Amino acid sequence: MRCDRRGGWRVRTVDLRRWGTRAPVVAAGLVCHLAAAWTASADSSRYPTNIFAPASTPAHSLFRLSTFVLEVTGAIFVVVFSLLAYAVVRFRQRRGDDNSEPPQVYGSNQMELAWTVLPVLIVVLLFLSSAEVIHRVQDARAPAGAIDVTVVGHQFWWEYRYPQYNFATANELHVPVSDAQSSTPTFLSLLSPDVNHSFWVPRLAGKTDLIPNHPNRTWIDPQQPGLYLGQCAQYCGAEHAKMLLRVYVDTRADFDRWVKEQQQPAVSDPTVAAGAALFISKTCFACHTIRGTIAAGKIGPDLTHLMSRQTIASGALPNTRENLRAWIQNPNASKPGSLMPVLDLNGQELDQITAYLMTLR
Ligand code: HEC
Ligand SMILES: [Cu+2]
Repeated sequence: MRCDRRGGWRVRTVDLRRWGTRAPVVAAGLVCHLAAAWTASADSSRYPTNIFAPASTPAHSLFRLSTFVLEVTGAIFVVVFSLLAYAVVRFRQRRGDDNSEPPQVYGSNQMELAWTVLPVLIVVLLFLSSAEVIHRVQDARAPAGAIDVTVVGHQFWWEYRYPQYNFATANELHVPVSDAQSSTPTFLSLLSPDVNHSFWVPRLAGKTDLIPNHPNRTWIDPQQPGLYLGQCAQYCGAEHAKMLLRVYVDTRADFDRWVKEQQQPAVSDPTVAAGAALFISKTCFACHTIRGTIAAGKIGPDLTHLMSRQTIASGALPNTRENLRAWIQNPNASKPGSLMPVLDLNGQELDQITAYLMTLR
């Protein structure tokens, strides 16, 4: 298209002879770009939520299925597009053509059969391979030694209960690595007390929704220790975007040590008694649990071992003294719409309560 002098657009007839020489260059450039994007995306350290770098069996199954579907549909595209390009070039209008209708072909049984049966077979093949993956992921039985975690999606944070170990934590899920020596997959029961959420850590498994009154299940068996990131994948309200998922895959020894620490009640440090008292008098205890104290609220995250976590507010902020203090002063400053209220605390009280929280290792 080209701009003409009156400011309107006018389509220029494409000169096929010039395109003939340019098309391969354009195509090669496109393939180069795609290849570069593909290799860059395989670098999981730069793209921690990369669906092309699966690290757990359900994610591998999904990845294999999607590449298979891409190959089949890609092959169809190449065949159809080549035939189309061939027809356009081979049968283009030439000087001296008579403009009468070309021969019309009707009722070729062979062709009718071919273009009915072949697509049906392809659709059946794609259907069966999807059904097989769904069955393999959804109907997997938990082997002996599997870890059970109940995941509760709240507006706008994650609660993780470990029924086998009798404790709960928030926002940072820890699971043991599941490798050839010991297969210890983690089976997740997904619940929601408020609205729909969706648990999605792309390198570990596909999305599974958390729906009120409809418990769902999924499982992961990460084969490499490390941190895997994700995101609530179902719009759930104002702070949906700051409802991040962090899955720490630990070696078995690290995981066992972490569990032991989490099972302990909170430390009671007399030097921060003023902050501990404020935690009760300022009503924090009504919403938060600190095991070993009278605080047993269930509205907000369990704070018993708050300082064992690297982030607060569901991955929205690094867990530092400044961020904690600012959070308690006004949660809405960094997470507008969060369901923690602004409580009336003066500077000294903020310092005391922050000092108390900092001892909860
Ligand atoms: C009405 C219930 C309620 C009260 C009262 C309340 N909180 Fe919260 N609190 C929440 C909720 C809900 C969250 C999760 C917010 C989010 O991430 O969206 C939260 C998050 C937190 C967090 C971050 C925890 C984490 O791991 O992400 C801290 C720390 C915290 N509250 C401390 C306090 C303190 C200290 C008080 C008292 C001054 C208090 N809260 C009072 C409901 C409450
Ligand atoms: Cu959500």
